[in-house]
Amino acid sequence: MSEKRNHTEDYLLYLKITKDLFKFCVIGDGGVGKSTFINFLTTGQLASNFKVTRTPYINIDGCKLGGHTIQLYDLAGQRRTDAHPLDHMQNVILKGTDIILFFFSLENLESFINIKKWYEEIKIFYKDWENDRPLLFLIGNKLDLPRNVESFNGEELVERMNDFEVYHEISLFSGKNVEDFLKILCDKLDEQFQNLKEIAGL
Ligand SMILES: Nc1nc2c(ncn2[C@@H]2O[C@H](COP(=O)(O)OP(=O)(O)O)[C@@H](O)[C@H]2O)c(=O)[nH]1
Ligand SMILES: [Mg+2]
Repeated sequence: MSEKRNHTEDYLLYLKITKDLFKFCVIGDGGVGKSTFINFLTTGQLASNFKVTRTPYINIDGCKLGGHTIQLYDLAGQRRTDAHPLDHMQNVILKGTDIILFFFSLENLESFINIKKWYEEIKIFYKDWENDRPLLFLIGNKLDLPRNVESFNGEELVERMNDFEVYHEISLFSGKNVEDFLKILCDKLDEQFQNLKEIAGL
């Protein structure tokens, strides 16, 4: 977080510290498992019936993770021009966001290729990207299905972009690697919470 904070940023910082509150945003193409992940965080249930339920524009939910309170912003994946929440309320969605989870499906090459587009689009929003931006995680989901994206593809992308904390492959159907991923996420939250307290001079 940058040195100079305006009134809104000060207030957000105050809220975050007093409520131990984090804001997550889950981004990626449609059908890759974003809402399934959020449903898992809120109910503990993995993907069971494969019926497609389109996220209508935006859903905001909440959960507890490792003692922290999380606000979850789930965005529609479909990207028709000027019909996506990022077209209309980028500020509401991205301001104060602590963690962006970029989701793609390991079965769907296009969803992986599109990660770069989502990333570029998000990056433009931030004025001081190097010093003041959310933590970025890249998640390849649907590890249970035949893959069309190899592990090294994900690792290479993360290395090339240089901004991601972690690349992790999971299955929200079998549950594979999900607990490991949540552990990494919780450790990051603990670390971030300490950082925030230092920034606020506590
Ligand atoms: N096989 C498999 N299916 C999954 C997995 N995660 C989610 N799904 C299914 O993929 C479909 C799309 O998931 P959804 O969470 O709605 O995608 P979103 O559009 O990114 O929010 C649903 O039918 C889910 O049940 C997974 O890890 N493996
Ligand atoms: Mg969805």
